[in-house]
Amino acid sequence: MRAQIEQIVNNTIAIDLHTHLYTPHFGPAIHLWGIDELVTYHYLVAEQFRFCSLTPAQFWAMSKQQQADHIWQTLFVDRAPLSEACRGVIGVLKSFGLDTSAPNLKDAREFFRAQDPYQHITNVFQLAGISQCVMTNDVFDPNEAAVWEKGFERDPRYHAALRIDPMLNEPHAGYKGSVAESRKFLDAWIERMKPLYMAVSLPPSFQYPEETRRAQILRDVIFPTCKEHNIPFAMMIGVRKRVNPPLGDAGDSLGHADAGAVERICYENPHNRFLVTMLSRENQHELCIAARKFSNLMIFGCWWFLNNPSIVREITAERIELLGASFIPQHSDARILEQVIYKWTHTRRALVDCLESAYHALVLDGRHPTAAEIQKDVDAMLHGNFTKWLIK
Ligand code: FIX
Ligand code: ZN
Repeated sequence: MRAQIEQIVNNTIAIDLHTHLYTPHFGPAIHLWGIDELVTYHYLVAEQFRFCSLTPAQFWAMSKQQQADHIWQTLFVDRAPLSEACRGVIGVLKSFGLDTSAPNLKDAREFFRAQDPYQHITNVFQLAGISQCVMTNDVFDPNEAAVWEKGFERDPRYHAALRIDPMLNEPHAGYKGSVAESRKFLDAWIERMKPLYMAVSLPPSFQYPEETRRAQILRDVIFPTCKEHNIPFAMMIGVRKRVNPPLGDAGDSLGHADAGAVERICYENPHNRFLVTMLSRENQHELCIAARKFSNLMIFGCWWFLNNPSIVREITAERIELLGASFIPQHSDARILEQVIYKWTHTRRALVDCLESAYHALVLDGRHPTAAEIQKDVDAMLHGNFTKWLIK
C-alpha cells in the first residue's frame, strides 16, 4: 500500500497557496532565485549566528555574495548541513545535479547564472510538482504597488493575494482611512489584482471581538468586503515580529494565540469563508477542533517554525484523525523560487508517512481503501480543498 500511496502523492500536482514568490516583472529585489538567495534565506541567517561570532551589524555589512560564502562555509563546509533549512539547500542542489559537498559556491553560481529566468520557473515548478502558486502582494510597498499600477502581463501560474497587515497591525504607521475610504481602497486593489484571497498575519495577542481599531476594521471593512467580492479571508495567527530586531526577517518569533477568536469570527460571519493557519504548535489541536465546529473554516499549512518534518508529521496525523481529508496540509512559504523544490519534496515525504499510517489503521479496522479513494483524498489535500474554497 505504501508504494501505491507514494505513487499517488508524488504524481499529484499541488497548488501552493501561500508563498512570497513573485514573477520577474516585480524586479530582482523581490523576485528572488539562485544560490546566493537560497543560502542567505532568513532561516539560515538565524542559524549561522549560532555557530559564528559575527555580530548582526558585521553580517549585514557584507555583500550578498560574501554573506552566502560565509553561510556556506559555516553551515555546509565546517559541519554537516543538518537542519531542515540546510538540508533544503542540499536537496535543491541535488535536484539540479550540482555538487552537494562543494567547498564553495563557484559552480552553483555558474549554473544558476546560465539559466533563462522564465524557463527556470517552468523547470522549478516541474521539479516541485506544483502547477500554480499564490504570491503575497503587499500593496503598501510603494515599489510593488508601482508594478501593479503600471500593469504587466499576468503569468497564470502566479496568483495574487491581497496582504493587508499595515491596515490592521500598524495604524500609527500604516493605513488610517475611514471605513468608507478603506472599502474603496480595497475595492480598487481587488479590481486591479484579482486576488484569490485577502490575507493578514496577526500577533498571539489577537482577540476578537475587542474594542480596538483592528477589530472594527475587520468587522466593518474586511469581512463585508471579502463577502461582497466572494473571496476568502486568510488569517495567519501567532507571529511576534522582531523579537530580535537586528536580525531583520530572521528576528521574528511566535506565541500561543486564542483559537477562540477564530471560532467567534467564523460564527459571526457564516457567509464568509476563512483560511487559517496558526504558528504555535500548541494551537494546532484547538485549530482542528475549531475546523470541526465551523464548515466555513479551512485550516492550512504547517507554517514557518512548524515546517519541520517531526512537527509536520505530528500535525498532519492529528488533522487526518480529526478532519479526514478536509484540510490543506501544506504551503511552502517559499521566498526564493527554488525552495519550492525541497519544501514540496519534504511535504510529500511526510504526507506519505501520515497517509500510510492512516490507511493502515483503516485496514485494521476493516476497510481497504481503493486507489481511487486514495487519489480522491490526495487530490483534495493538494489542490481540491483550496480551489473549492475559492468558488462558492
Ligand atoms: O507573514 C508571513 O507571511 C510569514 O510567512 C513571513 O513573514 C515569514 O518571514 C516567512 O517567510 C516564513 O516562512
Ligand atoms: Zn509567509
